[in-house]
Formats: sequence, C-alpha cells, structure tokens
Amino acid sequence: MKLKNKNILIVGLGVTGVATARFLINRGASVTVSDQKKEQETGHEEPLIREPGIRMELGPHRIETFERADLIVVSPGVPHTILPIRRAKEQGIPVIGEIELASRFITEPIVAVTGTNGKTTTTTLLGKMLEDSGLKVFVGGNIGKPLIAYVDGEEKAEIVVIEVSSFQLDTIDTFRANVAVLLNITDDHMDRYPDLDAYTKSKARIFNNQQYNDTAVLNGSDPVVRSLSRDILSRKVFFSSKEEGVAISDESIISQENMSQLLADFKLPGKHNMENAAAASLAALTAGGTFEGVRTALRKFKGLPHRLEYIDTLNGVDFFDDSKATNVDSVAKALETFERPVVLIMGGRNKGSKFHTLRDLIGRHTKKLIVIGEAKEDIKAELGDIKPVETATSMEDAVFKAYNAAKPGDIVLLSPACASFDMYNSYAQRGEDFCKAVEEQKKLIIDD
Ligand code: UMA
Repeated sequence: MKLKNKNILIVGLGVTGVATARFLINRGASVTVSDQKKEQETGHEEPLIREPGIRMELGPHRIETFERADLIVVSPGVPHTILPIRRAKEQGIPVIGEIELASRFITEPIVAVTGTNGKTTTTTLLGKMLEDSGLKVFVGGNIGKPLIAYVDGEEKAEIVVIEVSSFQLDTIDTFRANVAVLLNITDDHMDRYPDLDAYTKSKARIFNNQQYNDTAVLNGSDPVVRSLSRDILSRKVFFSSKEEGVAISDESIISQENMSQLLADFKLPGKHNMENAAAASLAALTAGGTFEGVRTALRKFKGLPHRLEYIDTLNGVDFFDDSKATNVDSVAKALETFERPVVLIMGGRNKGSKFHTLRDLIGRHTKKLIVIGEAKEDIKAELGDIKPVETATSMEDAVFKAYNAAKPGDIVLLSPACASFDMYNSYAQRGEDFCKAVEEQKKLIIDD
C-alpha cells in the first residue's frame, strides 16, 4: 500500500489517532487530524499537536477536509455513519479503520478475539499461553495498545494477538484473522447500533476474509453465536459450557480429556471464565501454543483488575470491584457467581441498556441497589420495585451507603452496567475510585 505523499485524514485524536498519525508521518504521508474536541480538552496528544508537518483541525469536523482526502482512517470511537464520513464515501473516498490499515503491513499470523464480554481476559490469557509456549507475541488492539503501533515499532513478534471491538470490525475491509474467536453476543452499545441484529453483524465481520485453512473458535452455548456460524467458511471449533467444565466439538486440536485436565488448573470463578479459558486454550493450541505452555499460563493467571476483583473485607463484608461490567450481561455473570447476598452499586452513563433484563437475578441475588451517575433514574424506574434502591452522589457516598446496608457475610459489588464517562475517563479510573472509597470506609471504621 503506497502512503508516501498521500493526503490522509485521521478522524479522532485518541490513542488510535495518535499512533496512526505517527505511523503515517514515518511513511511520508501528508497527515491531517480532525477531532471535534477543543484544543483545551487535549492532554496526552499535546506533543503530536505541536509536531511540524501535521495539520490539526480541532473543533467541529469540516466536511471539505473529508472530501479532499485520498484516504480516511477513522478511530473506533467515531461512528462511521457521521455526516462528513458519509459524504466522503459518496465521493468514493476510501474509509478504513486503524486495524485494517495495520493489517495490510503485517505478515505474521493474526489471532483475533471478539465478543461482548470476556475479550480482554481471553486476549491476555491467550497471549500468555503463547508466550509460555516460547513464542514472541504482540498483544494489543482494543485492549489498549493500537495494532498500528506494533507495525510502526522496531520489535517484531512471531505472532500477533489482538482484541477487536465491533467498532473496529465495522471499518475492516481485507483484514484476515488466521484464528478468530467469538466469545458471546448480548446487548451492548445500543447507543451506537440500531438493534442487536446490526451489532451481531458487526461482530460476525471478524470471520470476513477467513479462508478454509483458518480457524473460527466459537461459543456453542451462545444461541446468537451458533446462529451466525452457518455462514463461516473456515474450520469451526465450538466450546460449550456443561454442568462441570466445557465440551469441545472437534478433538483434532485437543482431546476432550486433555481439555478437562487443562481447565482443572484454572482458578478464576464463574462459568464465563471457564468459557474464556477454553476459548483461549483452543485458539492458542491452534496458533502454535504447546500443551505445557497453555497449562502453565492457566495455572498462573490471576485475572485482571476491575473484573470481579476482590478488594478487601471490612467487618465480614467482602468488597468486589467489577467496574469493567459496562453492560447488563456482565452484571448478570457477576451476580451468578455469588451465592451470598449482594449490595449492588450500579449506574454511570446509560448505553441504551435494558436494565429490566436483570430483574430475576436482582430479585434472587441482591438485598439492595445503590445507584449513581446519569443512569440512576433509569435504573430506579426499571428495577426499583424489586429491591430497595438508594441514590448516591459520589462513589464514596455509594460505598458508605452500601457498607451500611450490608451485614457480615454479605458482598458489596460495584458492577455498574453502564459506561463510566459521565463521572470518569475510563472504567479503570472508576474502579480505582471505588477502591479508594473502600479504603476511606476502612479508615472510618478504624477511627470509630
Ligand atoms: N471523536 C471525534 N468525532 C466523533 C466522535 C469522537 O472527533 O464523532 C473524537 C473524540 O473527541 C476523541 C477521539 O475521537 O478525542 C476518541 O477516539 P476513540 O474513542 O476511538 O478513542 P481511542 O483513545 O483511540 O481508543 C480506541 C478505543 N475506544 C473506543 O472504542 C471507544 C479503545 O477501546 C481502544 O483501547 C483503543 O482505541 C486502542 O485500540 C476502549 C473501549 O471502550 C477501551 N472500547 C469499547 C469496549 O471495549 O466496549 C469498544
């Protein structure tokens, strides 16, 4: 792909936009970046903004700039349906995402993971399995390290493992995953897609361009995943949850007995984690991982921060941080994991979630809800008749109220079912604030 002297427009100046701009400048392209935020709202992008040879257009997107580009590279957080992009497409200007651009420069095998929930856990675990098998691995994508940064970097890997979101898949064209994993599909991002069907079609794009000798690793217990699998061209391997462990549909990668043996070494709680571990094992073994490497990684893996992470116990009340649970399905999985009564802290920015789908689980597993952020009234309206709901004004207030509602043996769980952007920059920052609030609560108890 020729980039030198091409007039390329990057839309969105976040992590993706910055890494893409650096790559394109290094390849001699003429780069313009358009971001709707104002200059005073920029932060880590500062050095790039000041860099000579790059045109920066902050503030409202200008349609003329889009129409003049030879190529547009759109960031995942920018809907590819916004007017300036639609106009550019009408003029025949190619619009791609950073994953597509990067993949055109990658010759190493690519393993890609998508799904509504469990992507980051599975991708991380898969990376470790391959590393523990002695391979040099790049792990990135939606997980936070843009794929284009790998292409632009000096260090080369033997295999590339990426987490891909539906937003990223919306803007691929020729991207091909040698091994593609689809973990599950449930309602999410309904503020960006018209319905579940559109979101499902987006996710299924991970299998576009796969050939007969590629592999699709699929969740056989998920009805939506099963239904879309008919159209997949590559070899299909299903994993399905059973009462105990996971069943696999094809023993050419690993026998059922050896898979059960592997999973017996995996310690994270919940059926969903067992599915993530099975998916990662199948993908790793397909991509060149060894049985021993996979086993070592499964044994060592302790989970990721802000995903059902145990924080502390105060007077017999256990606190868990599940800030990463930004949709209702994640919250459902968290609640199913606990057998003791839960005081649940929910809320944040509503992504069009159907909170009422949690009614049954809330009824069975929780004793009280504490609601925060923009979505508090929506949650109250959909769930307030099942269990008592109390409103909190901050995370500290939420933890205080939750602790006071709990008895020794109970659980206080932050599992918001919402995005964090109304109060924080990220789910990680929200989780850290929760941990800080638990720490504060501990001091209050000690001082008492
Ligand atoms: N912007 C515009 N015009 C618009 C909309 C946004 O200019 O119409 C600008 C914003 O002002 C902002 C920039 O676009 O400055 C942000 O771009 P971005 O949202 O794509 O952010 P990045 O920092 O590039 O992060 C993206 C992913 N973000 C999203 O998909 C929302 C990160 O995933 C990912 O880690 C990163 O690329 C590297 O690949 C985050 C995420 O929340 C973690 N992902 C979603 C999820 O996992 O559920 C999909």
